[in-house]
Amino acid sequence: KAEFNWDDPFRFEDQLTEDERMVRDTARDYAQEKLLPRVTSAYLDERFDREIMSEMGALGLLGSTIPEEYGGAGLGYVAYGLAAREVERVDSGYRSAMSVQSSLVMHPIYAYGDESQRKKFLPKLATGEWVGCFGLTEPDAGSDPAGMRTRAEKIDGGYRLNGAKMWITNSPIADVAVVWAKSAAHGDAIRGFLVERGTKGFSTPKIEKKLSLRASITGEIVLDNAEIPEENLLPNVAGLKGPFGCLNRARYGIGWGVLGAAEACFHAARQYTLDRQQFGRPLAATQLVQKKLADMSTDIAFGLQACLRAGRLFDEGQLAPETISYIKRNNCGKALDIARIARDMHGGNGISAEFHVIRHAANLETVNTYEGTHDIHALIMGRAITGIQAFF
Ligand code: TGC
Ligand code: FAD
Repeated sequence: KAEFNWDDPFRFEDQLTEDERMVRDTARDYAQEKLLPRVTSAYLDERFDREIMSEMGALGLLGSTIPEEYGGAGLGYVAYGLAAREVERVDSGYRSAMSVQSSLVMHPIYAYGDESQRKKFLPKLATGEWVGCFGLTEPDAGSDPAGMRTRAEKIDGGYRLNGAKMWITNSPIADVAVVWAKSAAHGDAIRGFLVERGTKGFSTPKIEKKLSLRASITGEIVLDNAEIPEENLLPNVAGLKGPFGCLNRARYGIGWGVLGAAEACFHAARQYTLDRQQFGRPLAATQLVQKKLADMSTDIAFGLQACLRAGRLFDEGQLAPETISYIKRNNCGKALDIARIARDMHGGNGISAEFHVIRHAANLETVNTYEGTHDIHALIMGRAITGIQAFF
């Protein structure tokens, strides 16, 4: 009979190209050798090590799908997904840093910016010399970004911005923020503005005391009469489709990334229950444990196949945003379940940072919420399935 590999039941590996495997291996080696050894202390200290951005930049992991002439690696979306999976195998916060820079900062500058904006910002963001952040969510506008209050008003030679953004990954260390605001000069349409560090009236207080995603830095963006020059308006997009075009890419990467975290938990639970003896035999010899492992393995294997198909469609320019909701929603929900169950299977040890599973479970609470909550993606899918919107 054909050979079975418990770690790859559908021979996922065989479906990748040589180049994709190379990118995956580079990301895996980096994540295991450089990220894993420092994640526990970073998490416990609620610290993001800034040099991670430069390390990722040096490996071509920032803006990897952006063409090489702007400093990107010109890779496809399957390769991008594979890298996200490897980084998130260590910590969702590190994948967050990579996704925000790549999909939420470099992508809009590339897709909606003009040539001088591309040349000024993209190469520095690609190397990690500059860090970017993406400000869409506000204290009173999360799932419903159309309700944002941040406004831009036209002034001589530029724009004056007022408002506040909340829960913004990397804002405290960002050199440039992509800020979405309603612009009076453009009929109140939502427009994207590049706000650079040092702009008077622009500040980014850190949000402290998070109990999830602690190895990622999160903050606010406060815009108090912040004046930016005309050339910092993203000229080529207006309306919510601007930020959503970025979210499509980040959500796609999350679909892959969370499976890395889920695999880390599954592998840990398998090994732990093979090693741990109770009642005179390994925990893995019990029916309950085997069922849990079978469920984990199934959800991960199915999730990977769906991601790969989505990635191939993305590379062909055929991936519908609604399809992205399938992988973002289902893989986040399944990964969160897997992490919680793996935590339980580790017994008391499962609550220790040393065993990693509780850190993944706590992180995945955030990942299940940001970039569109689990239920918001159900509503996006429900609208596509029925033709009826049920948001309000
Ligand atoms: P709706 O009427 O559906 O759409 C408004 C306009 O946008 C277009 N559009 C899209 N375009 C491209 N891709 C998509 N996925 C799109 N979805 C919608 C749409 O065609 C329309 O265009 P036009 O030209 O007709 O005006 O808008 P709505 O207000 O009804 O939206 C509803 C809803 C719930 C789907 C949407 O607001 C939503 O997705 N909410 C969730 C918000 C969210 O995901 N926020 C994420 C913030 S960023 C973040 O979390 C980063 S975490 C980073 C990290 O650390 O990894
Ligand atoms: P709400 O929208 O208030 O939702 C609360 C609950 O109500 C959820 O369960 C939701 O599913 C439910 N709900 C909402 N509307 C409906 C409805 N119509 N029907 C049924 N249920 C509904 N944002 C950025 O812009 N940039 C970032 O870099 C960023 N990074 C983040 C990092 C972290 C650590 C976190 C936690 C968040 C980040 N976010 C970022 C914000 C994130 O996108 C929002 O938290 C998310 O979109 C949800 O918005 P909210 O928190 O306002 O929750």
